Amino acid sequence: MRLSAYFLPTLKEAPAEATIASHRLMLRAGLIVQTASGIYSWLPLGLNVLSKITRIIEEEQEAIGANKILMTTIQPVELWRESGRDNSYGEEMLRFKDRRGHELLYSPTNEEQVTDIFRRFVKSYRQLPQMLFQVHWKFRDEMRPRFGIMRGREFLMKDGYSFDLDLESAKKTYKKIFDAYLTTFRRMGLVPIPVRADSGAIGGDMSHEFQILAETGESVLFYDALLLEPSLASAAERAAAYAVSQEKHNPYTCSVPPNRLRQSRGIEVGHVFYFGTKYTRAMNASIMGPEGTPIYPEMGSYGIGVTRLVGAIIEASHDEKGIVWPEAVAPFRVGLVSLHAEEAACAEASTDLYTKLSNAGIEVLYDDREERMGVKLSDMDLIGLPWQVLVGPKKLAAGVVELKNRKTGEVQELSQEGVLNFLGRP
Ligand code: 5CA
Repeated sequence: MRLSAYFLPTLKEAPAEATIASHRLMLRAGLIVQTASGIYSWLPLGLNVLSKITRIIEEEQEAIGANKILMTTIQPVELWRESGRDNSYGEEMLRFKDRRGHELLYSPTNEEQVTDIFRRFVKSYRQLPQMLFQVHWKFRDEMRPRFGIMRGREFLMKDGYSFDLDLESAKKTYKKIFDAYLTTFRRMGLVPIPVRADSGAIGGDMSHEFQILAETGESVLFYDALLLEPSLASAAERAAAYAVSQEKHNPYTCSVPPNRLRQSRGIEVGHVFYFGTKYTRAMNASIMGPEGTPIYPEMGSYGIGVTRLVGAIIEASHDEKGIVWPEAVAPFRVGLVSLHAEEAACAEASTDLYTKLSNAGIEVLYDDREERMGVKLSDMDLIGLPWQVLVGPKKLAAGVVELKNRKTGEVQELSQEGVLNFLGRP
């Protein structure tokens, strides 16, 4: 992609209302633009990141056998009357009427709708277990939308739902999804901390949140220092056992030895719930059981804050110059800068390298603009692509270009062939 033809409106200064690093950087790097309070549009660079994150989530869901569907954002209120949540969900739910006077709502979550789909097609225990998921927009009329997309009103969520025959099988499914969540977040370069949690408006008996440590996080949590030991944190079972608790936590009744207990703030990027037959009973979604009598399947639901994750990743990975994307979610892997695009030799060598990198299947954003060098370099640092290739007349005369690692700042001088070989490595 050539920057001269790319819609990348970077800003020198962030608007005053942006008080945390991720919000400021997302606005300055041209990832998002505000449309209304808590409602943001995604620009090309931001959308690229969102797609990378979504892809990782989908791959890990598909790896455990979950089926991807796409439900509607609009639901009839009747479904929520059946579950009894019509009244309990409250002011966060956006409701409206169509021209015939039918009451509708914009999905804040989809337990009712997925239970309705399930009951229309699944009639026997032999069809269990079922795992369905989607990645789709939600609306919650949050009292205090904050920190840009971190607590938005319209936001993208991966929401998954499971149906099992009995408690034992439901627990297996819960654990499978729990483990898939750990893998998912780690693939994005994050260190997820599972924390036992309240089930709130979703209801149910067992629930965990997945938190990313960040000073600007909205949750307060207590955790076992061992969780941050990579060797131990890789075992999901241990992680589950070490998951501590939230604000209400009482350190005196805690199983973690005091010398290992840590307190921190976190960003909740995922939340999983097991709630048994709450919805299948209320919505009459019984199926034929193994004994020939009807049974109510056991359910769980599993959410990931997809748009929030972009903010969480930036909170976890930035410096004073801008964003530092982990490779797996970077909008492009390489930023190629023609330092003197107005000089024919520099422009030609840069374009040649751009063609070769692109042909090698490497995702490159090519800054071919005739802009001041300082502006180009600071824009490149701001948008945080993992690798920068800097092409300038002096180095070219010596037969080399510079390859800079955005994270470490380390610069190597390589021939054009050398750059291709280096970046072509898997
Ligand atoms: N139905 C369940 C799971 S599918 C559910 O709705 N869970 S939730 O309420 O915990 O939301 C799932 C995830 O969405 C949260 O962990 C959080 O990461 C994200 N999320 C929730 N509210 C917001 C919001 N206002 N802005 C951005 N992300 C949000």
